[in-house]
Amino acid sequence: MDLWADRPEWIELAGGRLLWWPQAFAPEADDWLAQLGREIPWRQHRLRLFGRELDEPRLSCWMGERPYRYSGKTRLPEPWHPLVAQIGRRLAAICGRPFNGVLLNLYRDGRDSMGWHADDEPELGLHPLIASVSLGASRRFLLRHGGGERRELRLDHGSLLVMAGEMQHHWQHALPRAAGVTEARINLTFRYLPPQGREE
Ligand SMILES: O=C(O)CCC(=O)C(=O)O
Repeated sequence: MDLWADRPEWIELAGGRLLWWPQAFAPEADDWLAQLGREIPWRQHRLRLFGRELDEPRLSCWMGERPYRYSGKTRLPEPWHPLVAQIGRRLAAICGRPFNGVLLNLYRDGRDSMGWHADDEPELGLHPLIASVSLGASRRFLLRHGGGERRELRLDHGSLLVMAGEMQHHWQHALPRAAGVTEARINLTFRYLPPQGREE
């Protein structure tokens, strides 16, 4: 076992930084996975790609205090689920910043995925801090810099990844399909939407 696996580690990148904590929520992860899988109002949303409307390759739910516009669509928020709100408070204590919204994604198996993008919507302000909790199937998380550099992390059950600094200006991220993965994965990416949009 990696002796450092239960400690948060800062990874400095060109134009951004990551906090990676593989076992941050390992003790709670089984219960959270089961409860959120059952109780979140998961929906199939559609996306527009090359002029066509397609099902997103995952189920999702936007929760929190404000509407959120991404991929050309506005999502109205579901009210806070008590467990999600509790996880958000834990993350706020770790990050020293509040969160007022969370995108929950349910990847039903390895055929579900998330394409390359940056979380750079104007609603998120200038330097968004994104705190991402992973539950369930372990999946690869890819990062690519505009200058060509690439990184890869494995997001395990109960792990925490925080993207900070100017990450969303210079890096994109993706969760690729994973052949052979039959278990589900739930991901919660907590965000803060400032009242006036583009501000820190
Ligand atoms: O599932 C993941 O870890 C990635 C989620 C993501 O990129 C997003 O919600 O913007």
